[in-house]
Amino acid sequence: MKKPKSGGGWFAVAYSLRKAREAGGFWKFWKAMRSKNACKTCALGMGGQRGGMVNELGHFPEVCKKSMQAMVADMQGAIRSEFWTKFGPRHLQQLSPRELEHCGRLVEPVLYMAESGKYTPVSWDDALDRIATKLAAVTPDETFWYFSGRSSNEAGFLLQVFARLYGTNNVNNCSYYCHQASGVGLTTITGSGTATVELRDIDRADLVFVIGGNPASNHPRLMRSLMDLRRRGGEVIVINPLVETGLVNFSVPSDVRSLLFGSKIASLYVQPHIGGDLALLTGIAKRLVENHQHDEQFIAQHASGWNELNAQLDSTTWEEITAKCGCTLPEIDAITERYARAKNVVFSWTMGITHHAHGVLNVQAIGNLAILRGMIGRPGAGLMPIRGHSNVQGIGSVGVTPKLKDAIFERLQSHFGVQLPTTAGRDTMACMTGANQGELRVGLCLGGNLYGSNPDATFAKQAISQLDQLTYLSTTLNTGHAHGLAKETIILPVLARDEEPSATTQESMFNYVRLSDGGPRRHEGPRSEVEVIADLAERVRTKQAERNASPQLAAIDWRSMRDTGAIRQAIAKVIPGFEAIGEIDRTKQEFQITGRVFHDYHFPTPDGRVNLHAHTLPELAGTASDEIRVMTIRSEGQFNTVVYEDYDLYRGIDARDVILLHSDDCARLGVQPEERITIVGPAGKMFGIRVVAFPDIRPGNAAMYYPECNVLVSRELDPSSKTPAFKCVVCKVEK
Ligand SMILES: Nc1nc2c(c(=O)[nH]1)N[C@H]1C(S)=C(S)[C@@H](COP(=O)(O)OP(=O)(O)OC[C@H]3O[C@@H](n4cnc5c(=O)[nH]c(N)nc54)[C@H](O)[C@@H]3O)O[C@H]1N2
Ligand SMILES: Nc1nc2c(c(=O)[nH]1)N[C@H]1C(S)=C(S)[C@@H](COP(=O)(O)OP(=O)(O)OC[C@H]3O[C@@H](n4cnc5c(=O)[nH]c(N)nc54)[C@H](O)[C@@H]3O)O[C@H]1N2
Ligand SMILES: [Mo]
Repeated sequence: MKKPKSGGGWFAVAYSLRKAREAGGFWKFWKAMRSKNACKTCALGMGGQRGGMVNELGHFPEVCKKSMQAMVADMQGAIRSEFWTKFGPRHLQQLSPRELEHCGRLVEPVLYMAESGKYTPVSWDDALDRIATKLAAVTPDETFWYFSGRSSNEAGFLLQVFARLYGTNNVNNCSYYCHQASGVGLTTITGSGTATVELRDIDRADLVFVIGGNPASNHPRLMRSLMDLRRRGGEVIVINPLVETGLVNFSVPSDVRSLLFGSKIASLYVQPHIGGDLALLTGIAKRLVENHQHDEQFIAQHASGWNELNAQLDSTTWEEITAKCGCTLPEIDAITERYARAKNVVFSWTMGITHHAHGVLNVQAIGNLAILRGMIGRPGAGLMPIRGHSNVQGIGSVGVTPKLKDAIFERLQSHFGVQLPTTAGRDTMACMTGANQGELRVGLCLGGNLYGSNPDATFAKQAISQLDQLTYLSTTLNTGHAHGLAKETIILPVLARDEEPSATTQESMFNYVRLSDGGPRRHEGPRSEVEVIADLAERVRTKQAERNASPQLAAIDWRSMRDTGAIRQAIAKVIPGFEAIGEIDRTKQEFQITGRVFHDYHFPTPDGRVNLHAHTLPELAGTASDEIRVMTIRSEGQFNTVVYEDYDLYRGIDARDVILLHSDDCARLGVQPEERITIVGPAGKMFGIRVVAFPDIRPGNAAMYYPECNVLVSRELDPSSKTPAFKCVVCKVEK
């Protein structure tokens, strides 16, 4: 497969037309894409009350391939009852993620029992009663509640409140495998866990850093902002071990000049080793200070930790820095020069930064750089984690975390007049470990693919199989439904957000809350997420009452909570910064959450100052002569564990069972391009993997596709954010 010269462009346009055909015609598809609902894919966010394909500044059309893929997937036909008699989990296990997704929409509850070995359709009443019976029979801390980031604020809020009143804090979301290191890191820097900027700030910046991410594929809407920045003479510095086509050149489909001629994106592209960012960022900071290009006044007035950082930079040698990042001093100088020259700088990053055993330190090192030049606390500059799922940030905001923020805890207690549990809740991996050890017995997943997203797939399968019962609220089939089977597994089909009978809200990565109108259902059968949650809570309450157990659930009239408007009233009272959501049904006014974007020098840290952090540099992993560092990444044609296409367009790769290796490493490891080899990772092996000679990756480093390669990845976590090191899997090869 030949690699295109730029990302986006005619490929994207041709693709839209093909997708429209699959969806049953252009107008039908257009109407769906233009409906007043927040986009279903990434958290950059578009759609909502201004209509689909519009961003928060009103720009139209903003659209990307994956939002179309997600839409077409939801517009599929239904999986009929006969399917379940013909195909059991054993058949489903033979299917690829792509084939599973294309089986169609889930429209009836199904129940799997280990003894029968198959899924059988059951009534809603039956399914919900089984779950409620089980929940009432175990102690609350024997259960866990996993949330993906696609569901609405209303569903997220309602389910976490249900779990707490039921009696457990084992509540967590996919962010533990995603941006948790950003949230934890940012909180140590500014006192707030989210982006310090809004979309408008990028339009005022004259330099944007894109560190450890591939927004050309994963957040294509950001590419217009980067193109505009280059057009007004600004710069984009990319830090990434792999040269991504679309970060070099991108054709923004909605811009004629860009579509015809392409737009240059990176003005400087630097390739550190995988895991070398901390050393590189430290090097830039050291150079900046050596050159006296830091902002002494800002640091003195608004930052803490300068003396410790200064001493640490001083004692860290250039030999150590260059060896551990793999970049040369001239490269570090080139970045420093550009940074020192720029007036307004936005630092953006994604999984190349967070998916490491030192993910939080990486984020802090980005914070250091920003603070050294006073790039936090004013318009046009700041920190911007580019989030994953369309509502992953909202899910976190409304309390889907093991430990609630103090303010939310207190307001929940006083608003509902309840007593919340105070036991320590488990993060996602702690739930998996607990399941494996038999400490957890029942789980409920609001969307997502808990099995597929986990490192060490063999362990994940084993751990889930120990559970007495696991329930998935899903829209389509994924590998979790095939491999992530508890003794009793229930799938409940739910509506996508543009099929909801009443409005829902979502929060973008810019802390902007959008209102989705919902829309007509596409199939009979699936239910609204909030309806399912409210119904289940009411059943558990009744069963608990029969046994005179925990009165907490009785504090809420769960039937009234089927109405998302009623849930919003509670969110307005309980979640700080969300007051405006109480009026949104009347005003339709979407809003910026208060207290998060920093356009002045007031920070919610105890001393009101931003914090610098001094780090010693961890060893570079995987440096032995027979080792290779492997990053596990997404292709253009997938959304997380859901694979839409087996080829990777922009990297020019035609299959997924491959390892992308530099020719230097082919020679060093004694393998030939196109040869099939075994990859030996810390958690397992993959056989028959084809070697693809890939000149665009920094030698010493390789890439493979997630989720398939999760059999290789170890369960090692970043100690402070509990995020796995998905991007640094030290592997060996066997013939
Ligand atoms: N099309 C599409 N869009 C998506 C998704 C999807 O699956 N498909 N998923 C969504 C979600 S949940 C998320 S979290 C985001 C993910 O968005 P990204 O983080 O962009 O996705 P990854 O494929 O994980 O990519 C990691 C990038 O980091 C680089 N990288 C790997 N290791 C390192 C390192 O050590 N240092 C540096 N500097 N770079 C490194 C890789 O070369 C690659 O370019 O995208 C969201 N949007
Ligand atoms: N090796 C490796 N592992 C990784 C990563 C990596 O880069 N490398 N990335 C990690 C990251 S960043 C993330 S975010 C996780 C992904 O973790 P998850 O969020 O758990 O997984 P997804 O694949 O996004 O979940 C997709 C499923 O969600 C369901 N779904 C879709 N829309 C809806 C909806 O509206 N409501 C409900 N209830 N369900 C819906 C569908 O059934 C679909 O199959 O994986 C992580 N795992
Ligand atoms: Mo993610």
